Amino acid sequence: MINQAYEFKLEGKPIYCERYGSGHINETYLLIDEYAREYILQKINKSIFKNTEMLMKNISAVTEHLNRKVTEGKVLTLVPTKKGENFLIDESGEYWRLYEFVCDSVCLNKAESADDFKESAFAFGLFQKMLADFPAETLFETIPDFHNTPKRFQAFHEALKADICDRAAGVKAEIEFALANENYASTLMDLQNANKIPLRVTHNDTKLNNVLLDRKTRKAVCVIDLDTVMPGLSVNDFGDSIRFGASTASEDEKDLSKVNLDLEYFEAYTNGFLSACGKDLNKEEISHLPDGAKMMTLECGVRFLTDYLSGDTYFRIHYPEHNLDRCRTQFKLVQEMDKNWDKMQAIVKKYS
Ligand code: ADP
Ligand code: GN1
Ligand code: MG
Repeated sequence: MINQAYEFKLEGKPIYCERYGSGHINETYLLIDEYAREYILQKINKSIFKNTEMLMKNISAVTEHLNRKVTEGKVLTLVPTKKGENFLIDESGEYWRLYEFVCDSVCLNKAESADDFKESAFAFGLFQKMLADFPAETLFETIPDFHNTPKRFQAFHEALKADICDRAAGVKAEIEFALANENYASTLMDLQNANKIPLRVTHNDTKLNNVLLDRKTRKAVCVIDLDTVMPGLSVNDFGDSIRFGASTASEDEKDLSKVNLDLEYFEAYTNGFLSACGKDLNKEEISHLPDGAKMMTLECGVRFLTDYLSGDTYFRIHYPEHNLDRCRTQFKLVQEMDKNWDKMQAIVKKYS
């Protein structure tokens, strides 16, 4: 990796490069140069992102737009190669990019307080607000049908039918749960098709570890992981954050009795998100925020199950049953959301 680093315009000679972070998709490295300047070097997952040139064009255009708008905090900043490109293709055909490291920040897999989580909500809400006038038609769809939940179910059916790893027999309960919830999958797309909720430019991967908070003040400083900025639904950006950050346990917790919906965190996020972009959302979007949460959790569970059935080719795993454990937490969380549905709706109403 250090070899690839030499191809970028660094301040000084690269002297340290180690794996970093806990993203499931790209290969991320912390790079340090001789002047102790830090960078994030990433090998882009080319089996997932098929058109790197267009992906990087999106990121350049989006960050330029954000730079014109931003008043507080930072915008993710690409460091060009010595040839002036925003990514590198190395000798073995791998794609690399370099970002300035956002210093004095923390990246959390679990919020340490409801205030941390509210800050992340504010950042993602503001992100969406700042992109409201971005020309959506100029964005390349980096992963087509990314949050098309019915299509995610179709992929699940195909994986189940093929069952290439003979794993289906061992996950009957999870398959049943997915099938029992399939009717729900088109809820948001039906509203979109009926023009009740609009397509907007959204982040589409609003996990807590895709936003950086200031180490001291704990204010949000920078939204990162811009690979999936595409036209999408505001309710899904809200929902994906809840899925990950308002769960009482980690995404891969084995003890499902620990997996519940934290209503205090749900409330903090709702408050932060709506205070940042609530005025721009229509009534249908606001009233369907709980559906965003349930949809993203169900969809993610189905995606983990599909990947488990297909032999773990999409999400990075650290042990053989990892995707199955992840699927189980998501399905447990869907059940918890169903139980708390009235409370979730009351909270949304309170802040709308
Ligand atoms: P993935 O798509 O694999 O999730 P990310 O772009 O989210 O990749 O990067 C993985 C992790 O690297 C992040 O969760 C964060 O910890 C860290 N990271 C990424 N970009 C930066 C940055 N510019 N400054 C500091 N940390 C970063
Ligand atoms: C992936 O890249 P990362 O780790 O921030 C995935 C999301 C999933 C998430 C589940 C491009 O996010 O869609 O919700 O894992 N990103 C992509 O943790 O598929
Ligand atoms: Mg990420």
